[in-house]
Amino acid sequence: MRNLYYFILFLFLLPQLSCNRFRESEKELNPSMVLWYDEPANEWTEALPVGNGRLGAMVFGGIENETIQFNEETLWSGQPHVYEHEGAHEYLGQLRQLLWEGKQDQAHELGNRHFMSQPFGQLCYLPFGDVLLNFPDHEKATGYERRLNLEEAISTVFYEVNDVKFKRQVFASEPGQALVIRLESSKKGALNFTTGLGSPHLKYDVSVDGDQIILKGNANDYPRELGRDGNPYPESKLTFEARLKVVNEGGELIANENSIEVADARNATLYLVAATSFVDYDDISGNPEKRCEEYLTNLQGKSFGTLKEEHIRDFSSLFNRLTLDLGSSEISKRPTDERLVSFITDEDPSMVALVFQYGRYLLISSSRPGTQPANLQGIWNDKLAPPWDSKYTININTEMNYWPAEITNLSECAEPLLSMVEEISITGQNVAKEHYNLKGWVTHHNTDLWRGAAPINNANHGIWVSGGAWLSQHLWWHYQFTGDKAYLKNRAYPVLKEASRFFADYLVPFPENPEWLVSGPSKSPENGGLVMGPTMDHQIIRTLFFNTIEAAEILGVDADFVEVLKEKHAHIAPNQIGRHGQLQEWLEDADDPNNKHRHVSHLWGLHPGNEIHPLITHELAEACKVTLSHRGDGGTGWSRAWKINFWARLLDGDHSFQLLKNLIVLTESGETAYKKGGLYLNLLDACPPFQIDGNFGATSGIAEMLLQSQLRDENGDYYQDLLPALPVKLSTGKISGIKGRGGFEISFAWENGKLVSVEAKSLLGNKLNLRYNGKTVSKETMQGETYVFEISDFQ
Ligand code: FUC
Repeated sequence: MRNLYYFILFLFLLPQLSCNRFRESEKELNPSMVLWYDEPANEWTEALPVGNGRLGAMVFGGIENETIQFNEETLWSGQPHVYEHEGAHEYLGQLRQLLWEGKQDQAHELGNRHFMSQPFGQLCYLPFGDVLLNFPDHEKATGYERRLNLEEAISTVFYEVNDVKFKRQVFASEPGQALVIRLESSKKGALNFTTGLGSPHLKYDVSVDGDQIILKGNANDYPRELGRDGNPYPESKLTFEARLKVVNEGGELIANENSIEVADARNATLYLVAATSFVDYDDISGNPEKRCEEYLTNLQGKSFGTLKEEHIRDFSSLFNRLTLDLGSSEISKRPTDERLVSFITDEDPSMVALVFQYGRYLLISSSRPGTQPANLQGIWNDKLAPPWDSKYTININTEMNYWPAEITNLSECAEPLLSMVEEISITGQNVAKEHYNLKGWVTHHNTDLWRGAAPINNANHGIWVSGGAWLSQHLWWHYQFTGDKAYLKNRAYPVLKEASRFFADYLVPFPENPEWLVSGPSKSPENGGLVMGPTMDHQIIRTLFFNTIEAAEILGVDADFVEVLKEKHAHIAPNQIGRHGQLQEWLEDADDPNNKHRHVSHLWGLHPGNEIHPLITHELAEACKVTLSHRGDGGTGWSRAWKINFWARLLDGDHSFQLLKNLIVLTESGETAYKKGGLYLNLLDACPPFQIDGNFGATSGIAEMLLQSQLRDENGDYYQDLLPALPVKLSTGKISGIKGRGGFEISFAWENGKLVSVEAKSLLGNKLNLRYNGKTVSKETMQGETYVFEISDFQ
């Protein structure tokens, strides 16, 4: 009798069990870790991104027709190219003279004629293709849902047709170097579909070989033929290939001329691999066909389950290092699109945690050791002519992409940027020579896959010398967080030293006050045209010298050069406060309080630099506040994101939160509109259009509200400032695994705005200075030990 009871119970539960295999219950969804929607994406900016650093894909979640648009990060237009303008340096003196005489238009004209890269622009990141899936008879689906689970880095689609449940999972495996697409049905023989590969390129071939679809093409159809100077762009030489292998479980596989059909199966797994002929910025002799074959060979013998497990293990080994819980409520359970729209009124803290973790998810997905750095769109681009070429704009955007890397415990993800800087320190040597007749290296406001370093676009904004100096600081920050001396010696210091060498000779005396050394010809990014002496340059160069001096002293090298840098450092034109009480953007007091320009470059010294701090340089910090009040709380997505960081560094958590609110809004426009930043329905940042920097800037800004470690005590040990800018709206929460300079992994909780627990793991054995509520608790530490603190110590 009892057995019969259990048997009946089992029969009753069976459908639920099989349902759960398809869809975890809502309760299991952590609202800080999942994006979900109850209908497919209509637009690319509604599709969900996955990536393994090299391959990226956008999953639309269509029902009858699914599109998975994909990219491979090395598919760019052009070929290895030398951009410098031979002999440009002959005009350097004239440019400076014209600017000292206030003849800016003539300087622009001269610059455009003799000082710009050849051609005037750089090359462009290209889309690759689409995996297309057609499911006949699926038009009447019920119970639809699509998700992106950030912890597992898997995008899933669920629905039901005629009582059969369907589940689709997509992930980009780093260990497997493939995009894996799994199609499951709840009934034997119920899975029927046709799949093919397409591409937006003008010319490409698709063929079928057994269970594989092969797409081959070359990048020579780049739509722009002439640069702005009328010269042609270098011809596009990269070749590319993708292969989609289809493995069915049950049923039958039918190979058509350029598509594959699967009939009456239960499940199927599709493996997409892709490659180009790119080897490095100077070599495109790779063989994409061979690479694709190798990728597929490496997958052989691995079941879907094994690949999935391996993928989750790999991804979560990075992602799970840091957890953030800001609380949740009923609101948090709604679909992501509704949460985005209502955030402006509900201010749901779990949405803040979701945006924070999404930035980390996107960084892991677009930037892994050995890959290219995340470009303006990370690795996700569906356009042959993407906005700003989807390249690397280094007068803020690329750097912003990497602000969260160290502090949110993803040091490895910074590696592609660090490697790129090393490469530009080579291409930038010729630019230093041809454009400035100087030693060392320099780069301007953009770079591309070919590591272009000469000024592009137009003299009025392209001649900005501090791109390399800013990027170099990421190498120093990497050292500050990891304490890796071998890295400092072998990789970072040579780059810092040669960047400093350039600037040591490049700075010139200010004629009105020859005690001051100034930068120029240069500019304050994208505001005000070519000038002598923009404030931002001085802050960046000063910090570069400072870091180079410290690095040389740690390594015990180059004592004479250190003396030169110290001397120059002391004479770089200082920050100045102008007549409105603002921080001056230029040498002259020329700021317009009504200017709402998106770049707030002259606050670089506040963030990401650290020469301005409310507790130390109070007046300058007040001047930053005046400047920010002039510029306002709007702008592009990335501009709003920068301001979250600025206000956190000004220790004003509530204003920082206001900027976060101004970023977590559904963007009003798909067009380029400098005042309409926000997020799209898939929570990707809108400049607009889509630009990924704002996602990363938001993650960094939230981290800066919770921990700052840029200040040091008299012995050079860092302060770990806990909750330095906690907004009232985030008054309760806990974080574990956030990183501070000096090698500390810190975990703490707070309630009603007050710290309630804190512990810190010392990774390097440095002295720990935890500061909260104006009190510092210091401890000598042992490497690898975790220290738990009494809250009463901070009272
Ligand atoms: C700079 C910004 C723009 C945009 C572009 C990629 O030019 O001023 O807003 O972010 O880079």
